Amino acid sequence: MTSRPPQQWITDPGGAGFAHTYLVDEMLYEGRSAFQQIRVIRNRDFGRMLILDEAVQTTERDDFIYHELLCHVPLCAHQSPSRVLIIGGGDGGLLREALRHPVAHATMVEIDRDVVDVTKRFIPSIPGAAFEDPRARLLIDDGIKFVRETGERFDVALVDSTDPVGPAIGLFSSEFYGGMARILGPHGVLAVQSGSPIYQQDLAAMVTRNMTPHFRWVRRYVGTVPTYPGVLWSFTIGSQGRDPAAIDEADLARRLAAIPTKYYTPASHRFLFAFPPFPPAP
Ligand code: AG3
Repeated sequence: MTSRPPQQWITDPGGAGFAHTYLVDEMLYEGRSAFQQIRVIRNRDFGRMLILDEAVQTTERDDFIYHELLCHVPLCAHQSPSRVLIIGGGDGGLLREALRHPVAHATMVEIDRDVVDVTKRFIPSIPGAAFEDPRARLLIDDGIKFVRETGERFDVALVDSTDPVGPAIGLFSSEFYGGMARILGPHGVLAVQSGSPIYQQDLAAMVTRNMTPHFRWVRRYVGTVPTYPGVLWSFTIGSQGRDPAAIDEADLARRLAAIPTKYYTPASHRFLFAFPPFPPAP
């Protein structure tokens, strides 16, 4: 009898009682930064995958869904975004999407340099050439501190955080959103990932509650990210100018004419805010 080598699986626990599990076809990188464990694996269904502690962040096969939703929805909600701020997002996927718009610059404030370096080296298709773009500025710093202290102003800010554990919890607070409102000014737009609308309803509700005092409009939208536990994923957008849920399809089509997308489309925009009708709209 021949014995097969044992298979290794990696588990991303979503709620307290269920998880997504991935076969490790190859362990490409495994290390520990000052902030977290970082792993890159190859999986036969999702290609190369970036995993921080236990949580899958992005994969070669489905990164476009999350990154298009967190980037193009808020950028299109602003009339003419020129200065973009990204908090977190060390893998560079969101920076890549933001730079497809005719922006003057995109500043990314990531706390963990190792996430940037490991992704660039082992999953180069995620950042693409984003970090080499002359409009990109990478700051290795604490995003909460940056927002509190900067004198700079931005048109759109995107918060691409990990799950709300440890230091990341401050990225979901009212103080932080208040600081964002200060640096975004009268037409600013802020979008954040706000967790699973199924097993993290408290998180999504907290984000809405904490953003509401600081923004004229606060809306939630939902998309499907196959590699996040539970698949259905929520995003929350705050806007000082126009209502992000009520933008003309023709306007969106014009904005995206030179930006072909694979998930988000002008026709899907209103639908994203209207479906599904749970958890209760803010
Ligand atoms: N940010 C992580 C979203 C949360 C995923 N949670 C999980 N898998 N348990 C994604 C960063 C992509 N740039």
